[in-house]
Amino acid sequence: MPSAIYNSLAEGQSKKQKKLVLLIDPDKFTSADIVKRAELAGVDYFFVGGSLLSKGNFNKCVETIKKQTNLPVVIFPGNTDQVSPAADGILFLSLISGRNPENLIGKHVQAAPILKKTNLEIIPTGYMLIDGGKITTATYMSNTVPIPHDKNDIAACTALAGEMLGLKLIYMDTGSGAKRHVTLQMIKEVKKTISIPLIIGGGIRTPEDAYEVCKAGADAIVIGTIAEESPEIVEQIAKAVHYNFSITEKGI
Ligand code: 1GP
Repeated sequence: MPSAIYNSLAEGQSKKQKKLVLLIDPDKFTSADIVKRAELAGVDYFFVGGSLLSKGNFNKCVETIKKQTNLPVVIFPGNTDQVSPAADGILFLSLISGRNPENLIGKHVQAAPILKKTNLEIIPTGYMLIDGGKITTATYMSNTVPIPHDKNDIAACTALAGEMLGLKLIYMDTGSGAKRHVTLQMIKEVKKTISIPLIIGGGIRTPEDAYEVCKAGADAIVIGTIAEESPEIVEQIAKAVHYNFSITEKGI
């Protein structure tokens, strides 16, 4: 099974080279130009998926993105029908913040034999929804309660349990279009509790947000909504993410 995507994330973690992910929602994907522009702006990976897709163009969307870029294209699935062999990898998400068995293991049982027939890199991921100030599609569709935004201990213990279960990544998300991103204090608490790479998404809208979230401990951040609304800001966010945190820590 390929492991290049995970290895690059883990290597980035060890070198404190933070990564920027652009999330593409196939329902909102109207022009392939966004892919080239994002690559030029400094995006490191593309995630593709959504909690609810209604256009039925998932496979076509992945194929179109792949034609535009050599950057890794990773499926961030909202459901078992979001599998495309044209992608490079898939986050095999277990929604460990929730108590819905379908999202913890049920859908995985259905997806596993389908994924086995592909060459996708499977990345076992502990996915944690955190309250971001409003009910998002992810929370509603998953039928779960997000972790309260100020319960850092719950977040840290949940992430640690995910790591102990053998999951390779933790992805904390306030959901697309959230009013706020995961708090810096929660990111710090989780970061010091786990040793696997930490991805943060939801509600990150400015280069300042991106910088602070990375400084707090994110190894990669995911942006979606702001890139749809203001694509010109992606380059500034990429610069904030790629700021050299290892040099700063050494005080050079
Ligand atoms: C959602 O983390 C992603 O799963 C991106 O969120 O759309 O709020 O940037 P935004």
